Amino acid sequence: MHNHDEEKIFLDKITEEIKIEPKDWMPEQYRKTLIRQISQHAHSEIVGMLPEANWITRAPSLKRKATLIAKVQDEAGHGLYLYAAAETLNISRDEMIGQLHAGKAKYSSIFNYPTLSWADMGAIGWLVDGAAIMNQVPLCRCSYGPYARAMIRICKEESFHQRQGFEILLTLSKGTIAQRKMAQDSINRWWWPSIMMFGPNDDASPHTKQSMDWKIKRFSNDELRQKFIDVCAEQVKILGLTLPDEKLKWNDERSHYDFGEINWEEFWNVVNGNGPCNKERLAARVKAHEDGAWVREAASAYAEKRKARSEKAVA
Ligand code: FAQ
Repeated sequence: MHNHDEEKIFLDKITEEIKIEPKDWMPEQYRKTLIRQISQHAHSEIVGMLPEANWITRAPSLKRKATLIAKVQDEAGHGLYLYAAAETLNISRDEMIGQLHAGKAKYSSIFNYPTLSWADMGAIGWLVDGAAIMNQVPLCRCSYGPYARAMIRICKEESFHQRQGFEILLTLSKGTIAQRKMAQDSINRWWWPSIMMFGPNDDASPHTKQSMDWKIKRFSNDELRQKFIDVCAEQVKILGLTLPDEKLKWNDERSHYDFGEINWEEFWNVVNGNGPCNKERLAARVKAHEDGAWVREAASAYAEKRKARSEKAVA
C-alpha cells in the first residue's frame, strides 16, 4: 500500500472518530507527539506522589491516613497504566524513566512546589486533582485507543480524589480560626500554580493546533483553564474562603469569570528545572529507582526460573 493511501486511511479514521490502535499505520509525528504527552503525563503521576506522601506519617487521624495512602497509591497506578499505554508506541519503560532521571523529560510544573501544611492535602485534591480532571476528561475521547481507555479509569479515581480534597478544606473551613487560616493560606499558595498546570496561553503553545487537528487534545489550554476558573470561583464560596486574585470577577458579556495576569516567568522557571523543589523531586525518584534495583532483579530471576521449569515440564 502507498504511504499516501495509509495516510488517507489514518485521517479518515480521525474524521470518523474511529480510534487509532497500536498496530495501525500512523504518521511518525503523531507517534512522537503521543509518546511525549503520555510519558510526561506518566512521569507527572509518579513524581506527583511525592508532595502528598510527605504528609502520610503526619495525617491528623487514622481515617485521613488511610485515605491519603490510598490516594497516593492510585497515582502510582495511573503512572503504570500510562507507561503501559506509551509502551504500545514502541518505546520501553526503561527508556522513558531514563529520560526522566537524566532531566530530559518534563513532568507537570505543579509537583515542584512544597507541601507546607495539612491543608495542602485539601488544596491539592481540590485544585490539583480538579485541574487534572478538567484536562483529562476530554482525553477519554483522545484519538489514540490505549491512551483514551487508560484515561477513563484514571478520571473516575481523580474525581474521588478531588472530592476528598474539597472535604478536607470544608472541614478546616468550619474549624477553629487557626484551621480556617491554614486552609486560606494553602489556597493562596496553590491557586496560581494550579491554573498554570493547563500550560502556556494558546498563542504561546506550539503543540496545541496539531494536537487538536489529530484529536489528541479536544480543547485548547486557555479553554480548559477558563472552565476550571469558572468552576472554582463558585466552589470557593461554599468554603467561605477566597481565591487570591483581585481581578477575579464575573463578566456578563463573556459569561465567564475574568481573572488576573498569570506569572509566566515563574511558570517557565519551574518548567525549566528551577522551581522550589525540582532538584529534590528528581533526586527522590532516582533514589527510589536505585533502592528498588534488587526487587527488579529478584522478579526477573524468579520469572526466569519459572520459565525454565515450565520448559522442562513440556520437554
Ligand atoms: N508543566 O504546546 P504546549 C496529574 C510544556 S495531572 C510542565 O501547550 P501540549 C494528576 C509542554 O509539555 C498533571 N510542562 O504542550 C495528579 C511542552 O513542552 P515540550 C499531568 C508543561 O503538550 C494529581 C511546552 O510546555 N497531566 O498528574 C506544562 O500541547 C495529583 C509547550 O506546551 C498531564 O500531563 C506544565 N504544566 O499541552 C497526580 C495531562 N504545560 O514537550 C498526583 C496530559 C505545558 O515541547 C497528584 N497532558 N508544558 O518540551 C496534556 O494535556 C498536555 O501535554 C498539556 C500541555 C496541556 C499539559
